[in-house]
Amino acid sequence: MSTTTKKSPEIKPNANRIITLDEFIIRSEKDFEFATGELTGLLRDIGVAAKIVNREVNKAGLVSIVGEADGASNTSGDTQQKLDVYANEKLIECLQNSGECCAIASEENDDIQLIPKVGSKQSHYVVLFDPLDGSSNIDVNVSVGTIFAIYRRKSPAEGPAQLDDFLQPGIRQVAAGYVLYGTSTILVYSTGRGVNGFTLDPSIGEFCLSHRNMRIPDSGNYYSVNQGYYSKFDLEMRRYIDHCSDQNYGLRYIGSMVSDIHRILIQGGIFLYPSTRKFPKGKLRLLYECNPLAFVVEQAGGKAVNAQLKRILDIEPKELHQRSTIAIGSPVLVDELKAFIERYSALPL
Ligand code: P6P
Repeated sequence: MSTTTKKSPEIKPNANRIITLDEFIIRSEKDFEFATGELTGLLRDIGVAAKIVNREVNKAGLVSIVGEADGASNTSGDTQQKLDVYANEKLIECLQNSGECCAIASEENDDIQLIPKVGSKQSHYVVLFDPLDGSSNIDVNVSVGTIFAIYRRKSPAEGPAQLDDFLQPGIRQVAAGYVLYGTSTILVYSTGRGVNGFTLDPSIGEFCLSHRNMRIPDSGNYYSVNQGYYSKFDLEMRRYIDHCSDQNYGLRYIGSMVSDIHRILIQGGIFLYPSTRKFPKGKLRLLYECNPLAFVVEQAGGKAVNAQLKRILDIEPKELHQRSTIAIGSPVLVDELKAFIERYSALPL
């Protein structure tokens, strides 16, 4: 009796299948020269912290967590909102899980914080973050974000982390990214091999790949600056802003850097925070705002310089909370600005 073996139907690969952040990180691990799973653990810790913070941000209007933390202020002198204190605590807690992080630095803490060892594990990374950037917008329900930067420590793994482990130029970041708590919650990061975005699906509690290999448009029709300071900007910045207006570029400024940069990453444009009388060296922090966002934007094909046209990622930091001016976004627009600075700047470049 002949037997015919019925061929089981072949399962076709589903081009639209969900790829979670965890799966993507683990699969990308082989691309990373230090692929020993260390960085994988760290990125997963940040993903967990983002989910926890997202839960509280999304109900900030409903619980007493909104509003200012009892009169406290952070090293920037910003009044601490309760939610950024909460976000700071959760990030620190989660970064202890994998045992890969030996110390952290945060906008909310004056000094670096050593992370207790997990067993005998030697951790090789330090993490810097702004736990809730734009937190002054929380009370008015405007998007806020978390910004993070990861470096390999320079100090010996046997001893405690040192300040020098954090004072590294942005070009030495091994990973950087942000979480935007907006109409949806998206985590965008890079390990130096392009930029990918993951949108949180609350129904399954997972960040799912939604923006593969993000590339910033070469140019754009938007400029992003606090126009209210126009009269306080240096001549070259005022001339460039006049140029943007003459070109009929749209002005979009949310007052939450992560939101403004994310929009520019997708639609194109340029974000400026020049020097002002109140912030002669710029307002934004080099180590945990400018560097990580410059790393992501450059990985997506964009540019990021300071008001003296120095590449942000090449700046050698001197202090943990030092500030920087910044112009960041589409390469064509940053190059346009460079021409105005070269032509009108009173200072030697
Ligand atoms: P200004 C928020 O406080 C922040 O640090 C960035 O997120 C934002 O881009 C900037 O400051 C807004 O500053 O002076 O325009 O209110």
